[in-house]
Amino acid sequence: MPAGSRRCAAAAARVISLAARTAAFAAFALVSLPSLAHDYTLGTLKIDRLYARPTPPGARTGGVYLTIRNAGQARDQLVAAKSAAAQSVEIHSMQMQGNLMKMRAVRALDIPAGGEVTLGSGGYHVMLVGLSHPLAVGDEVPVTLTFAKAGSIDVLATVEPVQSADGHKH
Ligand SMILES: [Cu+2]
Repeated sequence: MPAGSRRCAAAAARVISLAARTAAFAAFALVSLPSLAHDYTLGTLKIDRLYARPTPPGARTGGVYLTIRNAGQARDQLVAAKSAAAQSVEIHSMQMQGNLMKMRAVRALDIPAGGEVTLGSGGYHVMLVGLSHPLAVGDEVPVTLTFAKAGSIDVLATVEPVQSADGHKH
């Protein structure tokens, strides 16, 4: 599959127009990150605090981070993700095993009724595997998230600089 930068740009442009429409419905979103961050609403789900991290040249993987709130009465699940910027996208958990941080792919991430789940560095994250190009600060990474109940939504994660040696923490 040819995934050149031209394809990425075209996909991003499509998603930007969707984001502009979605933003109109996200008036109640609480935004604590820089104004570049995007917010999305999908059914009872709100997605915000969405960002990615820059990657060094030659890196094959990159991380996307976000918070998902579920205002509904029923549990939902994040079950899949894909991106034009990577060959595949996985939902990962990170856990300490002894002194080692281990990443594991999870098949479905529960979003409890009335609850919220943060995918942040050091915990759950969306992992881009097989990056088509390095992620640079300011890039917009298009990601399609699929939920068991709410369906799919195209979102954009802005690549933000790392704020400290420990990475971003909420
Ligand atoms: Cu990972």
